[in-house]
Amino acid sequence: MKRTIQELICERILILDGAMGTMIQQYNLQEEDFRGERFAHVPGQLKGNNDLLNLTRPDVIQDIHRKYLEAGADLIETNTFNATSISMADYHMEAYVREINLAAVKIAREVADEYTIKTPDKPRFVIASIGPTNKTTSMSPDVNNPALRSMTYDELVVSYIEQIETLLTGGVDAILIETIFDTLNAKAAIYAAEEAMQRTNKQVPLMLSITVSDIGGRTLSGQTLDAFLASVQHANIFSIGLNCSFGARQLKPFLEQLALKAPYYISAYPNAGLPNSLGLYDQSPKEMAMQVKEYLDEGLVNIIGGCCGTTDKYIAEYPSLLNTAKLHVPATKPTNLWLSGLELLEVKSEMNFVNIGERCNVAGSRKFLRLIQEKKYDEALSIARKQVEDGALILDFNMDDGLLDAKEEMTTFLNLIASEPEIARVPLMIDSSKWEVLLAGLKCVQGKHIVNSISLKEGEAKFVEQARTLRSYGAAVVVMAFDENGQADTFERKIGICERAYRLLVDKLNYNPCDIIFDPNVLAIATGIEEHNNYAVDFIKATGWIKKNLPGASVSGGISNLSFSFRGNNYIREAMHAVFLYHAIREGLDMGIVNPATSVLYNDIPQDVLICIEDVVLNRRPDAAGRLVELAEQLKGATETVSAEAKHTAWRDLPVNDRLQYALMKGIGDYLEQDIQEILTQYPKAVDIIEGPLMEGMSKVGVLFGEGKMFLPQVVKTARTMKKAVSILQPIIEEEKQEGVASAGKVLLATVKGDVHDIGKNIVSVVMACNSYEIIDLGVMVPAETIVQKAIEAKVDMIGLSGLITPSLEEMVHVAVELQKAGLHIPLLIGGATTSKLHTALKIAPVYNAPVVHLKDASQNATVANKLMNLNNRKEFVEELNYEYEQLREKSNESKVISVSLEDARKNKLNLFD
Ligand code: THG
Repeated sequence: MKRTIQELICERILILDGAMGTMIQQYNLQEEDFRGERFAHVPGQLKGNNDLLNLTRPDVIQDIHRKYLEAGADLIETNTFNATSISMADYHMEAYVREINLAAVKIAREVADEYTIKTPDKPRFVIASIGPTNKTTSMSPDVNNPALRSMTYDELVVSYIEQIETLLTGGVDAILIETIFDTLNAKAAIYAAEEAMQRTNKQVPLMLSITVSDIGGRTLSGQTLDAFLASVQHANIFSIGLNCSFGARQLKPFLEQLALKAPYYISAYPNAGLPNSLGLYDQSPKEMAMQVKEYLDEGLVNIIGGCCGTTDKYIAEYPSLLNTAKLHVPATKPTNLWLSGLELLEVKSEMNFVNIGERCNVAGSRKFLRLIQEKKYDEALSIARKQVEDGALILDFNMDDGLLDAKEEMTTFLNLIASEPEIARVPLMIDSSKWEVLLAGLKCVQGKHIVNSISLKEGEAKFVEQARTLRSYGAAVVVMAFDENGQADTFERKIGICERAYRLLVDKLNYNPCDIIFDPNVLAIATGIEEHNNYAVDFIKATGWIKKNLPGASVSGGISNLSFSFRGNNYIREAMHAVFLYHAIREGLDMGIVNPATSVLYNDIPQDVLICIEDVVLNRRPDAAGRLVELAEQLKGATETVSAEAKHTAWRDLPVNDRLQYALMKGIGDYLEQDIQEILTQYPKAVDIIEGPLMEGMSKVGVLFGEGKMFLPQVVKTARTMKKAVSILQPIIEEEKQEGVASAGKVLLATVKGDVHDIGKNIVSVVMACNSYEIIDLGVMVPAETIVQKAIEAKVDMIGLSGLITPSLEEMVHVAVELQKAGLHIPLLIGGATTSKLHTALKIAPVYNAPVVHLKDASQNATVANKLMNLNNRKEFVEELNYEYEQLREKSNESKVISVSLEDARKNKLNLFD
């Protein structure tokens, strides 16, 4: 019995063939070869229609397959890269698509089987080549009309089904969707592949291969590789990888990035180096093999082949490389919700809250409704853009209005957004009560988005059917707590419906629970109707219950619904939302549809108002609503005399120190220039402003975040403002630096590999430069090898490592190990959120025989550096440090603390700068 690809890939690396096009070129075929007698009548040129050769020169195609098999390929690809009706339309050959595909499989199948019979222990497989087509569904062909598309998702699906169904019928062993440059095209191909497998009742492995378009490592349609992974997460994928784009060397970092996160087998088939000025590939087979050997020896891949410029000579180099090869072990499956626009949004519990912008909703904003009615799309887009600027991590879109064609408006608007990278960066929430609008929306977007919403309103059968369909489009889904009896308004009804929905999705459909977002209905309180008084409490309690009992699922809600009865009093409304969120997030609320521009923080609410609101939200006394209404009236009276604008800018009258801190805490960048000019007169040196008031402001933010009184998006805004303040001060600091002052020492700074955060590192850089240190800044995502190499080259006195995310801790240990291996004794400074003294003492210091110092924030760096540079002080400092670390280690042994989680790090301290 012939062994399967699935079996073999566990045992060895499989060799895929090389380029078809490059090989065809070598046969020097002419127009007559392509056309044959049969297609003499077809107008236009047929030379270049390589897939047509399956019909007109099958001997050539067979010969090419044979050469690759002879070279050692386990997998050969059918000559069908362009054999879809869409691509074939260029040659007026749509009518021959089935015939071409069928012929292609037959040719490949025959030779592959011939070789399998010859060497049964090395079975050969036929892989269906599915190209991206010559059109894109994510971009407009007309710069003047960004909403236009040259083909629709549905047209593409139909075309792909025709091709893939034929290839499956012909007997391919796997499907390879390759050279993916547009994720929406790829999603259509995946959808078609699943449909075709159903129709033909043939299940084969699904392989994907992306091509990156620039050295930033994004697809042509702008997605990062991580975002791509989220987009295709719903599919049953066998392998994923990269092809084309670059040579093996240039492709390697992107392949590493992909392999780190992708829970699938990894494939790679690079070009034969970079093209020369004539567009030809002149890397030799030996040179390419040397570079590919690194992939194999480092355990980066499971499948290896070649793309543009490669021939059988290149593939023939591979078999002998396999002796030293290590099999790639796929990454573990994610255990949290993955969403994506152009970038990945991983909803982690440590983020504590994800805010979804509510403003692009025709039912929730009069202004947005008017703009859509008047087709003022540019202005409507500005509303979306502003929400992202205000920190929204997801955007909700709703076009449901009696007088609008919601389906058409949703399509137009989502197509427009696709050409706005600032907006398209984030995942979207497609919000409609109409099923056809939800589907139309999904057909426009390349990322992994949220559909809002479905429910049990019309019974189980419909619910299950809809959920199944949404999954096949790769969406996460909001499930509203509704059933056949209507909206759930009590705790029991809310949890009853959510549990029932969960069981249907998870048990019956085998849904990924992470893709379920429950909405237990935020309903208006303080309406004067007694039955409404416990609505908020019931929502909050239901949230806690769902988080405990329905593992993996998230909870969300439309927060502004809560305060409908206070329409017109925005302050009270925002304060109510802040209070509600504070309590709901403590129970585990993961996300909420909110106005991201809100500026009321839980902590800012005056005590008397807070008590009043908390009485209402937590339903603490029967007269709570009445009392809040009264208070609202008073507040309104008091504020009515002051114009809204004046109220908004009242903080401008504070002393400059407080103004700067206020701006920082609220993330307002607009007045930074003028305030910094003013405060400069009060401090002798510009750097003191960073070390003084700015740092102080950031520490306050850290404390509030730790207490759950600020959310991550607000913190991100804060950090952005800090960055701006530092960039204003930097040139002044440069000027102040005295010429001719001797260097205090040389410091290498880097954000470690896997991490892109650099605000903290940049601040450290500024502060240290002011203290006369020479800074070598290696930037972000710096691999350990580079750090070691540069440290030796530049003979630095100190190395500073920075990182924000949890995996960076591991990477810092890795850097320390590499420094040790290189025999270095250069002191190491550790900083950034998630780093901690405890982790440094337990994990980093023990592996490196040199001082390893954890720094709480950037203000400490210069002091510590001075101690390390002065040899007398250094000895004492290091002794103290070692003693402290020793104590920490002993203590942690006692309490059996083995690893430090982010939660611990957050409680101990929070360094927000990174
Ligand atoms: N759950 C889910 N989806 C939802 C909701 C929900 N989508 C819609 C809604 N509820 C959440 N979005 C909003 C948006 C705006 C307002 C409330 C909820 C709002 N708007 C002001 C008003 O009506 O007073 C409009 C003021 C203006 O015109 O600017 O309050 O619960 N899954």
